Amino acid sequence: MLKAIVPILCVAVALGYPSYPSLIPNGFSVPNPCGGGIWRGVGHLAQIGSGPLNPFGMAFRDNDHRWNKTLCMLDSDGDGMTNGEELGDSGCHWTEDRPTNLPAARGHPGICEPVGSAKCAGSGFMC
Ligand SMILES: *[C@@H]1O[C@H](CO)[C@@H](O)[C@H](O)[C@H]1NC(C)=O
Ligand SMILES: [Ca+2]
Repeated sequence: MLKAIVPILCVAVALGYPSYPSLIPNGFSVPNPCGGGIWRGVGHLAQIGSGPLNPFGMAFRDNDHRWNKTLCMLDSDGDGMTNGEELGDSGCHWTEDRPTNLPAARGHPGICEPVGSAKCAGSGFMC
């Protein structure tokens, strides 16, 4: 039984999914800036949640995969809203251990929005 489960767990951990979304505020309900629905891989360039990291994913990794005031106050995607403002934790109070009630996420912390606007031209991201 264990032999069958361990490889599956290893793959899940290596992909960073689905454990990472539980470590950030509103991690399971970040809006897709390329259209409706949810962006599942908040730290990834691909909506599905694998492959290369976006700027928020890199900052999350560099912050030891920890949501705290340091990561919360960064504007990783450079669109003028902090990561906390984008994820509905503008006061940077949410923690994994003591989650607070949050308003909905307002944007994506790793994709400059609005995608395709002049201010986002340098981000290189296209839908
Ligand atoms: C947030 O966590 C990172 C990584 O552990 C740490 O370097 C940083 O000092 C922390 N920031 C605060 C405000 O505690
Ligand atoms: Ca931002």
